[in-house]
Amino acid sequence: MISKILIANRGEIAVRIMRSCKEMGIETVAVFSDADRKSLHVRYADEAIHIGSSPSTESYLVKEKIINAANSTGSDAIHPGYGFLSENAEFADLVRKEGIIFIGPSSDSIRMMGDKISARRIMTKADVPVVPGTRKKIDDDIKALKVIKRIGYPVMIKASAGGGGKGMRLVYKESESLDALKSARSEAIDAFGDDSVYIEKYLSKPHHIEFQILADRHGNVIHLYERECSIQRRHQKIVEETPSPIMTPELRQEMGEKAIAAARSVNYEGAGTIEFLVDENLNYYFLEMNTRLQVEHPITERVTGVDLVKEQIRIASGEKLAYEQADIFQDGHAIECRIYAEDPENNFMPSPGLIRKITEPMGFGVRTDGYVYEGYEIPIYYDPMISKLITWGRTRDEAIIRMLRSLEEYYIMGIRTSIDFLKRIMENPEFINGQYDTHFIDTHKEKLFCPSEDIAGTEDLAMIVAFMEYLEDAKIKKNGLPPQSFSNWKMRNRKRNISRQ
Ligand code: MV4
Repeated sequence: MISKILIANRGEIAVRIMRSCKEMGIETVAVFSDADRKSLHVRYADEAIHIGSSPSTESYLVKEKIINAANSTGSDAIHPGYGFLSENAEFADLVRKEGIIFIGPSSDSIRMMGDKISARRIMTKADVPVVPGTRKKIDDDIKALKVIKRIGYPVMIKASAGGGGKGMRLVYKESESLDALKSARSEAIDAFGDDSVYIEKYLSKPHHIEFQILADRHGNVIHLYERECSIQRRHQKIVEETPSPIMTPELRQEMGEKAIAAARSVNYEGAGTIEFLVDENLNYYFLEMNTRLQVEHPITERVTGVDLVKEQIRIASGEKLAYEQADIFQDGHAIECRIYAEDPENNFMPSPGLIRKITEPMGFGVRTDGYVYEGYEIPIYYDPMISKLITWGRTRDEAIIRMLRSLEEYYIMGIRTSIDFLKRIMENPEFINGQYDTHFIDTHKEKLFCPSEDIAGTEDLAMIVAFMEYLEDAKIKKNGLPPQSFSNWKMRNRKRNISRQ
């Protein structure tokens, strides 16, 4: 029985995990660095242990300090959140050796999926399609050239110990290959201490679609449908949504089954995510498996009604899954926008500083998972994400309009944020139409980054609603599609006067 959990993390995810713990009557322990002394997770926890100075390498990444804090507070379990030590197999082993429950998969699963070459080999054996390419690491660069020729240009060179886009090189022709191999290896050895690389056929216009998995210790595995994560900037996801605008029921069924097969192939336990690339012909390929809870998990929670953190804790306690596959439905549409303390008009430079005033959006279908408050000083030491804004609608259109209305309401004074940048994404016709892929940010960078354009005010929402109606009509005229149940924003007249029916 778990009665006290140490959350080995900070920021919004630490607060979010503590919320589920409180609802379960589980005591919470926070760990914090010098810079986080006044951070919300420290105030929110039942107990808090100072573990070191501000840099993560002297605090949140120091395994022994986390374990000492767990022992000194009599914590039964440690929840690693995401990032930091959440996918560190050695940490999971150390925690379990201390007789403390690590809320996550076995260290073997973490290791197998952390090594992208072994992950690809395991998925191939499990009959999960992988991106065409090599099955083992390439030691000899001359041999590599032959292999690349067989695969056919363009190819993507990737670090086996990498992931999330680190150590990737796109190669269009033979003359670039040797240099690309060398630079990929040196980046990999610097970043991961392992210069193993593998090669994949480059998919030119893929969608990045991932499936949420829950697996218990009794052989039960379910999926909780997909998340569309193609809107990324430098491999950092910015906007995620579920359902995916390109998904068909048949594809969803098939990819869900493959995601379950992928989890079973490593005897997975806990919450995990299977990432796929989906090409323009709806062929899908395994990309990576994330052996942790993801930043974007709240959109899955909203459309399925499942609290993923509570399920993680129940699974770690040895309980059977509370759900069968037949219990999981997608209800409506959810979108997540990540709010960063960065300045989009200054190449997204981090914008730490004092929060002088903050008003967060509320109302029907709105969730904010944040941790900053008036008077809080955002530190420079950590990831600059300050919150996630999640909106839900009965339809995608309604979720978009609700997101725009919420971004309009979101007011933070004292730092620069990505809020206006996110509004421009929500207003973009290609986004509104659901016709985008992983090149979206790059394709639209002029319009997205230009500060001059005026941003959607309430009045402009009317124009956007009108535009969406136009698109809706266009879709109907073109394909004779039955009108989607459109959001209940209706234009009484075109003179920008919005009213709800
Ligand atoms: C790819 C790809 C196309 N072809 N691999 C891997 C890590 C993930 N964050 C992005 N990854 C990709 N791997 C092959 N063989 C396209 C992506 C990709 C992407 C690549 C560059 C810039 C933005 C991207 C967004 C999503 C997916």
